[in-house]
Amino acid sequence: MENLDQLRAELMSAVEAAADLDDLERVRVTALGRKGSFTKLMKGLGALDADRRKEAGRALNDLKEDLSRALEARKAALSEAALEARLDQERIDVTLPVRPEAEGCIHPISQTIDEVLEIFGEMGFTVAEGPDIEDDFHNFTALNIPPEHPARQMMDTFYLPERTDGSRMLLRTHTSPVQIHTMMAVKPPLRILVPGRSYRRDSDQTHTPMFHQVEGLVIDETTHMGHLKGCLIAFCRAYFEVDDVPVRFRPSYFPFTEPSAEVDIGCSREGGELKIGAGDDWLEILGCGMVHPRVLANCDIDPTTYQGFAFGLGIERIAMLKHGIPDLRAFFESDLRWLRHYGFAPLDAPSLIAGPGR
Ligand code: 2U9
Repeated sequence: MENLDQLRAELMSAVEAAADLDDLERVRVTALGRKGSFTKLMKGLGALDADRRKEAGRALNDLKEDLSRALEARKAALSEAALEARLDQERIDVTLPVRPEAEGCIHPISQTIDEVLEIFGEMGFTVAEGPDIEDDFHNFTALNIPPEHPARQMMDTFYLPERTDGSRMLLRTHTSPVQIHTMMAVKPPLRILVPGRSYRRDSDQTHTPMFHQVEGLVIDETTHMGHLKGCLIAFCRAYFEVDDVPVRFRPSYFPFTEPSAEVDIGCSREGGELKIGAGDDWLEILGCGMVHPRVLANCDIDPTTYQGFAFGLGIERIAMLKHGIPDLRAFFESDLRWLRHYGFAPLDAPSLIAGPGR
């Protein structure tokens, strides 16, 4: 028992003397660990006779309880001191100015889509959207694209794996299937604008496998080619912000429109710099035409009563032309330096935008 009093005194002072949590843990292991001084005494109880074992057992249990309490108390005090020391060292100076973190900006593709929607929105168009994955009927058949048409071949279209019924879904090659869905669901008059991604198996300097289009469709009983021309001339002027930009309609062919045309705007190229407006050169901007009667009939719209026009434009192309962006692939590389240079300030309203790179 004398030994025990001495042990108690030693352990208690070791607990008090522990300078940090590691030190304290060492004290605990030295006393209560498997080979600790206290544990050894507990093991020695077996050798005592019954009376002395009872008495010594009680004294050892008391010591163990006191020691555990002392360890806990010291641990709490040391943890608190450690926290205080850290708080003291890691004090944050809330008066420091904020880091000059650049705010995000709008990608030129989003910006261009917004600008196009805004211009046609003022002419009474509403926006329609649809899925990127389509079936053959909505992407091709309904649009009067026959099976042997080159756009159908594996070279141009991304097909999904064959289904159990032998058919294959595909990634839409244009946004036109959205117009088919709309015409089958809503009867004319219609005036819709369809922005979205399109996919073609094509990858070179001027093509990416995914690109963006905006297409438009007007169907009613009286809309004619004159309306098509007026609408698209107004668009070219508003989008390129050149009031007297020359616009020319060049005959073309699309399976889904008849007659069809491509639209060019006037431009000049001096010293390699493109300038949109009067000049001796032309630049292709979009395709258009009167909706083919067969396309109307495919959507259960009577072509002897209804008619209208459609157009399609590539977003990347008109963004590059307006803002002098030289490289198509850069649109999809997510290079922050490129985005900061060509991106748009988020708070500007689309119609107020004059140019990129602020
Ligand atoms: C329906 C009927 C007609 C959409 C049209 C074009 C002409 C056209 C190209 C522009 C650049 C595709 O992204 S691009 O390569 N598009 O030239 N698109 S007419 O005609 C339609 C669409 C839907 C029901």
